[in-house]
Amino acid sequence: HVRRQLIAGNWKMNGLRADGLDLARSLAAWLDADGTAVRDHVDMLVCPPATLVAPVADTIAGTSLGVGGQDCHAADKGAHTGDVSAWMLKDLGASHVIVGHSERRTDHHETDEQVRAKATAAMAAGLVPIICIGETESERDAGQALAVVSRQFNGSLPDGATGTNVVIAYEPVWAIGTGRTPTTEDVAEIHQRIRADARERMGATAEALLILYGGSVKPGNAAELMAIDDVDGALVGGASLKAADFQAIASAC
Ligand code: G2H
Repeated sequence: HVRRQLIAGNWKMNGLRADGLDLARSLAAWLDADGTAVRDHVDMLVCPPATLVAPVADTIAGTSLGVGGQDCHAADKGAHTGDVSAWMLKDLGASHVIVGHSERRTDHHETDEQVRAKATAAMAAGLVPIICIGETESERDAGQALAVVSRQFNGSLPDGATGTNVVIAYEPVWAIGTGRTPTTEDVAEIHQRIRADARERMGATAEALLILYGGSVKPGNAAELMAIDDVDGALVGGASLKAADFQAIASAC
């Protein structure tokens, strides 16, 4: 691989304290013992629900495992009941925050403009936003996948984004949690397009940009997906909830 890889676990709304801390503890222990060969070329990150960011951060402090948030508000602070700011996540020890996940774009009607504001806030707080983009099934069937992904990339990317201060995750909506994955050709085509768009926006730093694939990544398909040029790691949902599966995915890089 030309770039250091990133395997990020998106726990979504899963995990009570005991199980979440067990999972984080075993991943961190593995990464710093049996997983050292993986650690040499892969960063591993878990994104627990907001309730567990603090205890997970405390549990993994001093290990090679990282912790991130799943969303942040665009404002630093203020009257936004129930929301969490990028600064709050940073304060707990987070290094990254997922923004614009398709579940937020659907459940909370987040637009590219809002995602871009969140990513901007994350960068200002010193977090690396993992900006999610991806087409729906009907958009793909209509032959619009490349155009949609390109539009979301350009609409969601903050000014000042470079290849090292943001991460992109391509997640075809129809492959999320469904067990379906696109063909390697489909993934390669989209990731190449994102890299080309990134060159337009970021210049030479686009070569360093991590473009993750997400959507039903599991031990059985990880090696094939991670071998694709311009795939620089994975954003993993369901399979990140089991230490053995998540480790197997990282080992496939
Ligand atoms: C896509 C992915 C993680 P899963 O949402 O963001 O979830 O691996 O369960 O498809």
